[in-house]
Amino acid sequence: TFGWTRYHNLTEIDAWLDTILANHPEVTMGFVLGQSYEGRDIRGLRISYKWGNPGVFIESNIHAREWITSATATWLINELLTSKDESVRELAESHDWYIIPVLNVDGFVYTHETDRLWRKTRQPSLISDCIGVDANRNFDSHWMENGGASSDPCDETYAGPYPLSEPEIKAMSDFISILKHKMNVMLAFHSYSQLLLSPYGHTAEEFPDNYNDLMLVAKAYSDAVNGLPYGTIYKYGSSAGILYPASGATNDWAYNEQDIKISYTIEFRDTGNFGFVLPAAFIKPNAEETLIGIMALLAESKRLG
Ligand code: 0X9
Ligand code: ZN
Repeated sequence: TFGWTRYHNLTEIDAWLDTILANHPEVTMGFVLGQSYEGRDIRGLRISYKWGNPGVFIESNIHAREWITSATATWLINELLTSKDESVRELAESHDWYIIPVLNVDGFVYTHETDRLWRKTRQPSLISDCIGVDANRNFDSHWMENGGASSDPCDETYAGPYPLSEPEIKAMSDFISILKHKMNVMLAFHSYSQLLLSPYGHTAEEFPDNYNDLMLVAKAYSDAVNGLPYGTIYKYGSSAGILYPASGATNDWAYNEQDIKISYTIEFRDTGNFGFVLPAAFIKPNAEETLIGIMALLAESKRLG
């Protein structure tokens, strides 16, 4: 059975999504972003109790090996739909949620079947024997500018032959472009490092217009998570400022090209002890604190208007 005491493969996640849709037909809608390079459906779930609420878009598992992200996204879906806690009900019912548990479906399957530490997509290159593109360098925003993205197909941060070369990223880009007027918040789930990263990733020299607000909202998340019994510490800042330069990433593209002004990359647990291979015992703690963090983030963002 599906649960959060172990990690699940794509088949199990898809079957679970079907169950969720069947059990909550009034408030959920399944959608397909498009197909991956290998032809798999990229599935998403919308949760909407009242059409027209502020939209929150959650992208997860764009990097194949970051299993904690889809485990957390599925747990979040379950809580939003089934929790009896009053603050969770309020959170669930006052937003329209668009959640993609596994964006990089081909890579995710590859991490289950062949190479646990695979990061990229699975589309072959025309100029090299190396396979795959770093999907988080493939968005059409400052693509391949200022380092942090590679033009070498054998690199882990290969940005692809051109922006949106990956069908998964093209599909996501098209979907958001259509719905962007409904999207207020973009959260891209990653691991690991325990960081909240705002734009920009393409430069550390400039900062977004609403950088002060972005930092206040990030602080609210970090404080809320730190205040839980786990006491987990999340640092925050701009992507290029506190991590490293990286252009063509989801949160920058959402901010720059789609006008989604509350836009973060969240790097989950841990800080390197287990790294990408975080034991399943950490799924629930990580997911619980993520929910509390998102609650604080959305409240602070609402407060700031
Ligand atoms: O390098 C990445 O894509 C992200 N880190 S990870 O270890 N999960 O691969 C960080 C991206 C942050 N930078 C931008 N959003 N620009
Ligand atoms: Zn990542």
